[in-house]
Order: sequence, then C-alpha cells, then structure tokens
Amino acid sequence: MLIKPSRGASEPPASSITPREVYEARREFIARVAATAVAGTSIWEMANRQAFAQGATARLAARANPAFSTSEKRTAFKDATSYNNFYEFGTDKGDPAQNAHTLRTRPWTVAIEGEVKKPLTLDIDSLLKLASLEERVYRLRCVEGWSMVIPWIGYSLSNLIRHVEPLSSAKYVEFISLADPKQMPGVRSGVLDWPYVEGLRMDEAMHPLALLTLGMYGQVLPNQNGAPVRVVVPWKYGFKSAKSIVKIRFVKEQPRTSWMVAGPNEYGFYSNVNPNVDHPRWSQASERRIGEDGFFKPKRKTLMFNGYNEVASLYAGMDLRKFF
Ligand SMILES: Nc1nc2c(c(=O)[nH]1)N[C@H]1C(S)=C(S)[C@@H](COP(=O)(O)O)O[C@H]1N2
Ligand SMILES: [Mo]
Repeated sequence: MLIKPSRGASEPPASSITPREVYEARREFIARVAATAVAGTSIWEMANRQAFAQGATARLAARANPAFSTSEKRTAFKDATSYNNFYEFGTDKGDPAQNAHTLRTRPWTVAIEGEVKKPLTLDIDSLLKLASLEERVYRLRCVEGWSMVIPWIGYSLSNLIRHVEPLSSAKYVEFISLADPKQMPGVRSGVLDWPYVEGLRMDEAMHPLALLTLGMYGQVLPNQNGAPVRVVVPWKYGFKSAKSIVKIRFVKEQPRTSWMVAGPNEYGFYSNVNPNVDHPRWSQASERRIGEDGFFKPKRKTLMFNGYNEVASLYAGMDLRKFF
C-alpha cells in the first residue's frame, strides 16, 4: 500500500534562523568530518542537516504541570526525534529526521476560520503568548502498536478556541497541516490525500487534555515532530495529533480526515485508544514502548483511552466499537 516518495535533487536552503544548539552541533560536526571529502554535498550543508536531524532547536521555557503529567520514564529525546511518522517527509520512521530540515517554520501563520465570531490569523509569536506555556508529560500511542512518553510544551487548545468565540453551529474542529511539495518531499507522492487533515468533536477539542503544542523537551518543536505548531490528543491514536498546522476550521459537519479517506474500515473518526477494538489487520491489546522494551521483554498492555480515563464521560452512551 505504501509508495516510496521520490526525493528531489534540489532542496531549498535551511531556515535563516540559527539557534545556538544548531550552530554548536554544526561546528562540532564540521570539526569531525572536515577531513572527509564528500562528493556533491558541501560540508556546511551536511553539518546543517546533521544538526537538524539530531533535533537541535532553540530553548523554550515552560512551567511543569504535574497534574497533567505521567511519572513514567520519559522516552529518550534521540528516540522521540528519530523514530517518527510524518508522511509529508517520507514513510520510513527515519525519513522525517533526515528530510524535515527543508521545512521553513518562520514566518508561519495559522488561519482560524469557519463557524466563529472572530476569525483571525495568528503567527507563531502570537500563539506563544496566547496562554502560559506548560510542560506536560503525555503518553503517545501509535495505531501501529508502539508508544512513547514525551514532555510536550504548550497549553490547552481550549484557550485558543475560547479566543475566537465559536458559534453554536461549530460542532467539529478541523486541523489542516501544511502541504508544500517544495518543502515536503513526501507530498509529491500519493501515499495520502494532501493536505493532512484531522479533526475532533467540539467537546473533545475543549477537553483540557487536548494540547496545542509548540515545544518538547524544553525546546521548540524539532521539525520532524511537527514544528512550529501541532496538536497532541493523548487519549487517541497518534495520527489524530496533526503536525505543522496552518489552518484550524470550525465546521458543522464531521470532517473527512486523511486517514478515513485512505482506509475507512481501518481508521475511524474517533480513534480513541481502545485495547478491545482491534485494527482489522492487527491486535491493539498491547504495545511496545520505544527505547525500553527489547525484543524479549513482554509488551505492555494497552489501556483504554491510553490510560486517560477522565475523558470517558465524553463518550457516555456511545458504542465505541461502532464509533471507532
Ligand atoms: N501532518 C501530519 N501529522 C501527523 C502525521 C503525519 O504523517 N502527518 N503522523 C501522525 C502519527 S501516525 C503519529 S504516531 C504522530 C507522531 O508524532 P511524533 O513523531 O512527534 O511522535 O504524528 C501524527 N501527526
Ligand atoms: Mo501513528
């Protein structure tokens, strides 16, 4: 089913912003490989790529929110930034770290439109100032059967939603990711219907756990993790957490999400983590924690709502086998 995207020979230059970490990683890299002649690629270019691939970005301060955090062992930064799903940059887990250095994350705006009293377009600096930044350590469970524990930085999406004053006709929120084939080599492939679209029911989006995310591990989001802004919805399979968002639309009807279009029998709109509802091609009863559980270690049991039982009331009376 997966088609390998073709990689473009020419790539736009990396962002003109050079955070200290990138500069240092680049200098260190140059020192290490200066003696090696690499045909076709300048050492400068390679050093930049290396720094970005390692996830080097600027620092971002946030206040820890223990009430919204798991105390489970955090996934290593290296794993969280080198094992990714971000199909706009390729379908292999290592592709986003290798390819996402071409994403230009500034300037960047998010258009907020649809059934709201105050439609508006916000840039990243405005988003960073809209509410106070919190660090929340969330579990993230991918539909593929693995999970991570990541210290995200952001604030409840409800802050942004209240800011634009949704009308009573707004029943769902749609998140639309950037789809620029010049910056995103995977968008040239037909692996998904671009742009990547995800969505939540209004009450789900208003739940305090739903996080508008601008950073992780004390720094600005690395490109491969969805810079400069994404959502993280910890009680749902990872694909509900759209990356590199450029548009948020408030709509009357349930959005047609990219994964529902790709496989309506496999990926439902709700996609709550549910060990009792198997994916048609594999079980969802257990998961492998990235970086921790070796080949011979038993897998962890997957928990209903990924362990976030406080969201259960959102689905009271709903048949979660039908609304998967
Ligand atoms: N735009 C976009 N968002 C996306 C994806 C994607 O391919 N494109 N992959 C999703 C999937 S399947 C997962 S598991 C998470 C992974 O987030 P992470 O790489 O930061 O761990 O991002 C989600 N958001
Ligand atoms: Mo995923």
